[in-house]
Amino acid sequence: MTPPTARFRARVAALLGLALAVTGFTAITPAKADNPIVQHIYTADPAPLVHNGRVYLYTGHDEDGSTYFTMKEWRVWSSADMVNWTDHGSPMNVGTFSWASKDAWAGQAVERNGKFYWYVPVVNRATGRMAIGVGVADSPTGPFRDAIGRPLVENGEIDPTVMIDDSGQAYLYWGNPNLWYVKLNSDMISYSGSAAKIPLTTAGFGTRTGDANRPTLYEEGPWVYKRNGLYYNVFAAKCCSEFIAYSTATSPTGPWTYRGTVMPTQGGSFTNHAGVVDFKGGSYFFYHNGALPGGGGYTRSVGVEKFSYNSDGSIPTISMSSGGPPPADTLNPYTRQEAETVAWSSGIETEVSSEGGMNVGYIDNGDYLKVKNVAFGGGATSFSARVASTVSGASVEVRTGSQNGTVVGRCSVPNTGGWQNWTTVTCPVSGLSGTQDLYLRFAGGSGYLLNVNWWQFGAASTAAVPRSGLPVR
Ligand code: FUB
Repeated sequence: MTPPTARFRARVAALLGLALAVTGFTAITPAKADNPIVQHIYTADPAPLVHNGRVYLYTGHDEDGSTYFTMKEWRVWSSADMVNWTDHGSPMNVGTFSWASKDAWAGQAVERNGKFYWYVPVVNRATGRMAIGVGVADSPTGPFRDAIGRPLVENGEIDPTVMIDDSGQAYLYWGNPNLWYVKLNSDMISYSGSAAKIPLTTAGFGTRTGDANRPTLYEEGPWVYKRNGLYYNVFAAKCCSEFIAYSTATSPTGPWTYRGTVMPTQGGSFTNHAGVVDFKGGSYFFYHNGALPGGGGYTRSVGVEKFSYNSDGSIPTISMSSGGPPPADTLNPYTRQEAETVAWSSGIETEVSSEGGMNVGYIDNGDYLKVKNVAFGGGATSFSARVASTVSGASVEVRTGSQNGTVVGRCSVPNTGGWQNWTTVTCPVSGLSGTQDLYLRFAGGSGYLLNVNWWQFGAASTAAVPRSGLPVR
């Protein structure tokens, strides 16, 4: 087992106060924080997609200690409640595109006719220029393969976004320093006509001062969508540091009207990148910043805020927070839950599991994960976890209130003879009822203690030991 390179971020809770001070956030107790939504790796360029009752979040991955946009892979996360996020690993990377050499930058995935298309900018090895590739998969979590074996479009510009209009016509927009669009065919992997430039007028995209080459605020990262008959283009404005602004139009090709700021310059990263969705009756704004320990312009992290459109359809000004949105739903502890579904974690990493999906690993004494808004109802009587370990003396503590809160159950974990040799342990729990946050804290000696693949509670009326099922897909 190779120790992960991310260990310097392993003490997120201890360092979070410092990070919050650096980024100008209001300091709050780390245990209450839910932004950034991923704590065990750096993430950037969020692109949410709502599908079958979950939000799938497609991001880039800033390498630890990066001093440039050194990005080799994309990652997928999902949530049914906007507070607990499941790590689906990396189903697409630069190597997916045989013609690409580097720079897994900002993309977007959309669904059409049961297939998932992920449009991304990467460097074309043959030309040395940025090109837009398209991955395709049968599931929102992949695996993705190169849909056409070559760039879909290439003009050296970046940051694709796709909008499928009510008519069925799909549009691909992208660009920095220009803003382009092309009409995609219904196969989503070819297009009709040629790429057209959207006129960057100050009426359409605001006025930038001090840069004769860029008279408007438009910089990069367009996010185009339609809501109540109005087309929105939310984009990274000005440079550097960027803020998030938006324009609207009554047609997908404009003319666009500049509507102002969505998110001011905040958060310790000189870029920002927007993604907007409606989910379970709320509207959500995704962005990135430098809020994690070690974070900055090249080591970014994705956050999310809930917001409400004004009655005229305008977007209010949204600020980054360390608290994140309220839960959009509860989590059912009586069905199998992936261990890598967390609201907040400290010290843990994730890896591909031999049983499918991902597992939580690289766990040291005192590491913990928090799962938010868990609906225990009348009360849990047992806790089961799928675990693996190569040491003796490890345990999973079930706690409430905080990671240091009341221990309501403790499962001992045996040496299973391998980090991917799985067994299920079960122990009694008491005092877990109603809806509350759950903390799983890991204890034992020194060094790595155990891996956890999934967990499940039992109630008096349910079987204590769950059947093994499929991971969340
Ligand atoms: O992540 C690399 C680049 O930084 C993206 O393509 C831009 O949108 C900016 O976020």
